[in-house]
Amino acid sequence: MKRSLIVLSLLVAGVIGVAIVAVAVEAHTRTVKVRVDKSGFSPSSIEVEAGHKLNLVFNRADADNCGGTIVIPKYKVRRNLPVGKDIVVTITPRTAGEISFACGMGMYKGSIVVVD
Ligand SMILES: [Cu+2]
Repeated sequence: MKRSLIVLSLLVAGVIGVAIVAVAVEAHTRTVKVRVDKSGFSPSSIEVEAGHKLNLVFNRADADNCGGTIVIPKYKVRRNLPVGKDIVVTITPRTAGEISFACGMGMYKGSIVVVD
């Protein structure tokens, strides 16, 4: 009886521990949806804290725009954006500053503002 109680408490403690770690990781992750249409990227400016993971979810609304490719030169990211599909680009900026991104031809521009 006593042993099963100990096993049970260890199990509960383990589950709570995993939950706490999951919440902590989640707190340091920011997910932002970025729409790409003929007016460019919206939002076109995204703020993130240095050291935090940033998931950028690009979605190209229609083919009536030149945003067929997303380019983030600093991270050597170059991805195609099929119409209506979520394309996730994950980066973890380490230092404060501005990171620019653009469409393939550099007509649409946006920036990631990294703060301390
Ligand atoms: Cu373009």
